[in-house]
Amino acid sequence: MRFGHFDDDRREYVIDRPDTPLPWINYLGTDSYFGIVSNTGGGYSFYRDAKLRRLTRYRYNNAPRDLGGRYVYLRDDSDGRYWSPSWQPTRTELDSYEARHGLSYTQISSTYRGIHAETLYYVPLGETLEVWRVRVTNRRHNRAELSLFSSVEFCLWDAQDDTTNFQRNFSTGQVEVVDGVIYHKTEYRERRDHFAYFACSEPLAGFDTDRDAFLGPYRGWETPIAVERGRASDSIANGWAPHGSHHVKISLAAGETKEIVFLLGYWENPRDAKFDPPGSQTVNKRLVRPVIERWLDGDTVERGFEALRDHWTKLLDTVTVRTPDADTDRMVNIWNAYQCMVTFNMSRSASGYESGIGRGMGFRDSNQDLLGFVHMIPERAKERILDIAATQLDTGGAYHQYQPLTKRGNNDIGGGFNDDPLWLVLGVAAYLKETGDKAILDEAVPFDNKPGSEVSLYEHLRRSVSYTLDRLGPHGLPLIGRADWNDCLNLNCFSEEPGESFQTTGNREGGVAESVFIAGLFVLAAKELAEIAAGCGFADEAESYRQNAEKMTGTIAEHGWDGAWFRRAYDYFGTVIGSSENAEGQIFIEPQGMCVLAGVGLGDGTAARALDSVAERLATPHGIVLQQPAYSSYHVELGEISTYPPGYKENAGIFCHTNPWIMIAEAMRGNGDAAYDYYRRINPSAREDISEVHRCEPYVYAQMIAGKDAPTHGEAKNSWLTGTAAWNFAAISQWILGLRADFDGLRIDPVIPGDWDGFTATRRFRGATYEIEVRQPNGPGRADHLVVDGTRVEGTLVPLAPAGATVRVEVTLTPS
Ligand code: BGC
Ligand code: IFM
Repeated sequence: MRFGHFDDDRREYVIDRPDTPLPWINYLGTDSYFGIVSNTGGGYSFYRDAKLRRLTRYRYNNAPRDLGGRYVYLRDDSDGRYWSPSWQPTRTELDSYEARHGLSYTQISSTYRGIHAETLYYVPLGETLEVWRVRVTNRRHNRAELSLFSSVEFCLWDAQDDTTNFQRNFSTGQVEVVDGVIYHKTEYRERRDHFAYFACSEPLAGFDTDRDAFLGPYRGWETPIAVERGRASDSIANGWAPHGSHHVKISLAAGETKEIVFLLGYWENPRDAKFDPPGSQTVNKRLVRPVIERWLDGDTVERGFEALRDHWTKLLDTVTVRTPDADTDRMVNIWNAYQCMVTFNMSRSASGYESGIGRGMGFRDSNQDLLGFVHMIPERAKERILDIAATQLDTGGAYHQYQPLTKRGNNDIGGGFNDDPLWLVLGVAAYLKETGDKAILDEAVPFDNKPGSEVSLYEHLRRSVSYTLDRLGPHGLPLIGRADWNDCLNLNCFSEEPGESFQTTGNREGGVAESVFIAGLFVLAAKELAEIAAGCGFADEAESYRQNAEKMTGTIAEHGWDGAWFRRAYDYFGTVIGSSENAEGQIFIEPQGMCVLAGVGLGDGTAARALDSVAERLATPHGIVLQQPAYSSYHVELGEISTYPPGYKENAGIFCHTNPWIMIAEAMRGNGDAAYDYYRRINPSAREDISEVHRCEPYVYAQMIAGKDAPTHGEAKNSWLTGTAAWNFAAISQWILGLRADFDGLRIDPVIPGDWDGFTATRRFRGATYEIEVRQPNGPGRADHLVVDGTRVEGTLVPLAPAGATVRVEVTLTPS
């Protein structure tokens, strides 16, 4: 069952009923001002940091699930009936409804009793404000007298404090209304330089800035007293809950349309006017007001919208493919790439499943996200790499997360996730392959943001690798620390007291649990760093990284191979995890994927055996589960993993992030059918027809799909902010379609399904455009040579073309 459809030409997903199984959201903003918007207008906005600079309030875990947002109410002044044109919050049965989620914009339209309303929400490029363009059309035969009310509830900036510290916050809220603009200036007294504003293009019949005055006593968002009565009360909030609402009267002849623009914005004063109040001459007249005037203008809004669309066209044009499969095309060309950009901006901070408060940017996460967006915005990838590296410690270790506003390591979460540093090597390698910009390696980057501690980025990479080598366990495998990629495999905790949980036992000092996954990741990272070192002329270092990779490969063979698959780990007591010796948790997906990605076992048949075991034991029609058998009870010595009921999250859920590792591994062994089959099982577009089972948005990946042990097998959760986005993009575009940036050129090495007769693609790479045509005339095959502008080139690497060139590449895949 579907709840909408893809409109590929407009690059939109069109939702055609408001009661989707879960709120189906989208993101506004591309740069520093962001918002979440659901298909019914729910969501919130923030400037840079969803925790520290929250503009609007949101109530999590609510019933209904999605309440609080950018609401508009319409009221028929002839009979007092009122409704929400985005359905929520009044949930009036509308005569028509449609929500179009596009790239960084959402448009919600509906008709109710002959009044059509269409609201477009977007953030103009380079601005710190969001536009709501509301168009109201009278489709009745006679004149309509209407009232329109806007509504946002301000958050008192620090979203954590806002949710908890009422004793203070009920007295701090402050607003100011000047020339119809509502300024939310809580914290201004403390001599902070930022405020929010909410403006409207029309003359006002009234306004409200006090939530309780707008809603009325004991009323909720579905029955605001101001709307019911058809009159705002010009309230001024003094503490309690600052709110923004404009009341506009509209008189429409039959067939007439009226456009009204609202702006919700963030403003930070420049130094010379730092603490001047929003309504002052300097700030209001000279600084903010001109911006507001400009964006309240309909033509500016239209042009801004076109600019946003062009911006996306330019980004997405970097890679476009035309394959025999529409689900593949729309994910690669539109939605998967878009989701990668969203994970770039949000990391794991703000979604329908992340409060925006709990997490900042992840060290591990952001490095992996890079794999999915570096080709679209290399300059920003560079900036991101340098920010991440600046949070690294001089031991080579890392804070697990940092706050985007301060760019400082987040102490609440701490460190000790021993895989973290290695991801930096992969992130930098991806950047170098895409851009060839070796100068980044010489950038001076501090440790832990401490001035004076700067070393080259290259030195940071060295430390990432030595961090692992300095921490090997009893079997010579890397120590896992608090956890590796699997946050929930906490093997250094055990219980000394009955009733102790993994949270309280934490990461025991001196814990010697080891990770085969980190061993695989190490091999991959060391090989990449060897190539980087070689490219910089450090031949000896390159050789030593190669030797370390080889040695670790040997250790994996000796202590990490279980006979039919790679083992997962050894716990605090030296007990093997992920082995046929275990009663549960015998085989885990992560080391099968990561070891093969690193090339381990490709030469001796063990990789193939491991992948066969994945197919036999872990694959389901909805994707590949994380491990089997699921843990049926809690084991404190395994940590959080066993706290989850079987089939959910890390306890044998289909953790979608890991599935592309297996797709890539299958492609590496030349099995295009298997790689693509796994790809389709979790491709959200290919699952659109089972939206009632999948339940999350069909246009983006979710972190998890319930595994075969779960009663809700096939149900997705935690959509949007997941490494699944970047890794699936890599799996399909770089390994299955085989278009891979490499240090010395563009590699084209497709491993596609046997029944495809080929595909075409366009790839922008280092300033040149490559027009690629791949043919597979005689069943599954690989390329052993390319034809580049008519000339045969042996192998699969297209030599670098000068910037500005257009290069034609023909590839024929032949059975070996
Ligand atoms: C949570 C896990 C979760 C992971 C990623 C951890 O902090 O405890 O349950 O899977 O983060 O979301
Ligand atoms: O690897 C982690 C990731 O960093 C956050 N989400 C869950 C993954 C597995 O635990």
